[in-house]
Parts: sequence; structure tokens; C-alpha cells
Amino acid sequence: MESQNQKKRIFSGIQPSGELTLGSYMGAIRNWVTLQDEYECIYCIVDMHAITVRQVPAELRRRSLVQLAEYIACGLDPSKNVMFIQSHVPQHAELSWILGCYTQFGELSRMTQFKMKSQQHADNITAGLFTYPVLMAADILLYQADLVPVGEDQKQHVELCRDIAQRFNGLYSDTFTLPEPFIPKLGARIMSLGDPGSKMSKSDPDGCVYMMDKPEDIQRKFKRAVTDCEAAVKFDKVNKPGVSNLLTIYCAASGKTVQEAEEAFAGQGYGVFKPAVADAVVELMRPIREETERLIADKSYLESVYRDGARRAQGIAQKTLSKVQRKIGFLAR
Ligand code: AQP
Repeated sequence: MESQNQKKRIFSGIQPSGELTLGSYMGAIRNWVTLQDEYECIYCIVDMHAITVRQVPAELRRRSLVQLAEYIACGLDPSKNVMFIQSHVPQHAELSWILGCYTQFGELSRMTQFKMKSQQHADNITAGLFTYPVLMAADILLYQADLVPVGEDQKQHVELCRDIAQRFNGLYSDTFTLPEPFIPKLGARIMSLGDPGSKMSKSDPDGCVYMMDKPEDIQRKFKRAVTDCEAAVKFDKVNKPGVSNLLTIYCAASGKTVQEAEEAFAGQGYGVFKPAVADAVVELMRPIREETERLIADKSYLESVYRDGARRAQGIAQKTLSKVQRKIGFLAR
């Protein structure tokens, strides 16, 4: 199904499972900002996904609001994009249940993220963690999204979403748009400063730079970043993963190419390079942090944004849900 207007529709979301990081910004939000004029964008704060692992309730509430402020501070315009909190639109849960009845146990068992997260949370492997991809499929399909900007690690979930949509369409005639994973050109995968072999994750405070970190904390974290003993600023993901990650961050923050950065730091040790990366990040994040702080102080504005977003999202979501309910044989209300 094409969206009503000419623009293609995009859906994406981030879990308020921790403070947003430099990875959230460079890998996702910064790209969303570039898409807001060309596409009809729906950006969500996926709190229902966040509770697939245990959260502290007051923290989850606080982070959901801060995350909305961060979205806006990064440049997402609430008048151009639909921005809302997932749990405020009950259609996500309703469609998720239905789609769960069209998803195979075996398909979910194959999901890499489930395997990883169930190892990380071995004492709390819930049904919600297992069915996470079904909820994600509901998120996307409710809005008939054409494109879903995701990192490489989420591609498998978008593939499953397509399989579920195709299966449903095959059984009941065309109902859902088949979404495409959209890996933006600028997409940078930011690795942990402490362990450059794994992604910088907001629920792993070691090796994380948070968007709201103070300049002195950013400096300290980069000073401690894992590198190697070669003291050469060269991009080589296999042999120099730590330095390559710092170069990726430096280039994403400064706008320089890898070659320009390598030339600029040729013959200089990490004692010069690391503080320079930190400085570039501090300057990139400063206006965003300051604007986020200003917005957090204006709670009633943030409430008006998420309420308006939920209202607009429900308008789109209910259309899809009603169609699905009718097709599968639920009696009209
Ligand atoms: N380090 C990263 N580099 C590039 N992109 C990243 N993203 C997250 N971290 C990086 C992208 O941000 C989007 C939303 O991710 P999410 O927060 O909903 O889920 P996630 O990928 O599971 O993020 P985290 O930080 O690792 O969360 P936790 O720790 O709770 O599991 C995605 O498009 C993702 O690619």
C-alpha cells in the first residue's frame, strides 16, 4: 500500500533502555534528521521494547521524556515528523498479538538478537524478549512504512517483518506494505570505547559516551579508550579496531575524510589524537546537550509534542488495525 501522499513513509524508533549514546546519534538520529524533508517520517520512543529487559520504572519514565527532548534537540522537527511514545498508541500491542499468531516459533528462535540478549539476561529470559521482533513488525506494519532505517544488526528483524507481512498478504489479500531496510549512506557503526569488538550500547556504561555527558567526562572517556601499542593513527579495522573506531568517530564529528584525518595525525601519537577526537565530539554534542537541557525544563511543551504525536499516530495505526481485524474475522465493534 503506498502512503496517501507522494512521499515514502519511514518508521524508526529507539528504546529508552538507557541514556542515548554517541552511537544512537551517529548511527540513527543524525540520519533521521536528513530524511525529514524528503520522507513522511514517524519516529517513536519504543518503551514497550525497553521492558523486554528489566527497567527501573522512574528511570524509564524520565528517560522517555529526555529522549523526546534529545530527538528535538538533534534537529527533528515535531511539525514535520510524527513523534510519539509507543505505549501511548495501543494499536501496537493489539497488532502485535495478532501478528504473533502468524509467526512461527522457529522463526523467532533463529533471531540473533534474542540469542545474544538471552545470554546477557540469562536470569530473566521472558516471552517478551522472545517475541520482541513481532512487536517490531507491528510497529512498522501499522504505519505501512516503506522504509525502515536500521543498523546492520536490526536487518534480520526487518526481514522477519517482511516475511510476516508477505504471509498475511498471501492469506488475506494485500494488507501491508512490504518495508525495506534502509541503511543510510552516512550510517556509522560506533563501537565501544572499552571493547572495540562490540557495538557501543546504551545499556553497557563501560565504553559508552552519552549524548548528555559533560565535556570533562567526554575527555576522560576518550583518554581511556582502548587502542593498541603501535602509536600510528591508521584505519585498519582488523588489526587496529580501537583506533579505527576513534577515526570513524573523529570523521563523523568533524566532517573530515579518513585520509584527511590520517594525514593530520601522521607522526603524532595517541596522546595528541585522543584529545582531538574528544574535542570534536564535545563541540558536536555541545549545542545538542544545551538544547536538550532547555527542553527538559519545558515539560508542558514536551507533553504537548508527545500527545499530538500519539494522536496523529493513532489516526494512521487504527486504519491498518481495523482492516486487519476485519480480514481475520473479528466482529466489528
Ligand atoms: N553503536 C551504534 N552505532 C550505530 N548505530 C547504533 N544504534 C544503536 N547503537 C548504535 C542504532 O540506533 C537505533 C536504535 O537502537 P535501539 O536503541 O533501539 O536498539 P539497540 O540497537 O539495541 O541499541 P542499544 O544502545 O544497543 O540498546 P540496548 O543496550 O538497550 O540493547 C538502531 O537503528 C541502531 O542500529
